[in-house]
Amino acid sequence: MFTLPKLNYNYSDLAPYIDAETMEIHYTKHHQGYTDKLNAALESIKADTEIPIEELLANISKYGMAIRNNAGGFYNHSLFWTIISPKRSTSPRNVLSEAISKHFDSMESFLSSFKAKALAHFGSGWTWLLVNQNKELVLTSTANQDNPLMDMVQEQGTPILGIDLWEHAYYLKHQNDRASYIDAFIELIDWDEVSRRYAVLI
Ligand code: MN3
Repeated sequence: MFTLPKLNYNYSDLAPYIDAETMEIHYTKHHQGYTDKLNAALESIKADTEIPIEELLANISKYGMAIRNNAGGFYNHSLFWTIISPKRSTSPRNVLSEAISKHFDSMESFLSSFKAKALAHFGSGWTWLLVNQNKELVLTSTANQDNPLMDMVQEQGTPILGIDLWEHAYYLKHQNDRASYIDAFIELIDWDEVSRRYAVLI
């Protein structure tokens, strides 16, 4: 059975960038909902509920939409909570910092490309920084709860950073102002955690 991962901070700790009420609803209603529905959907077809999530996602085209949407929702939010934090004081460690300079020229230009990509995504979905099989950094977006680990998405790889572009992630505080939410998210990125995720892939 899949279970909701523990948060490493309190709902109010990300304020004023993300407010406590949004955090609580996002975690206890949305993420819990994806988790419960994923378990129920796997059980309904007598599928293995002990399968590692990465393995499920790598074979997601063999399953129906309920499992695709909820497995994505479960994984995406589990990643999301870890790559934001109240620390707000870190920058990418050397290896990742060098890779960002190599692929995007500079940190500044990476952040502006990341923001532009997230702003350009129509409707609900996610914008990701992933590491592909050639160990290159790639910016990509996916619709709904899809992610780059899924075997049917165009741009595949392992995500090390991702922003939730569903309005439920920001509407209470930022209303329809996605740009202001993206700026707030960038302030919250835990670059220690993103660097750690990068380091294990290269
Ligand atoms: Mn969400």
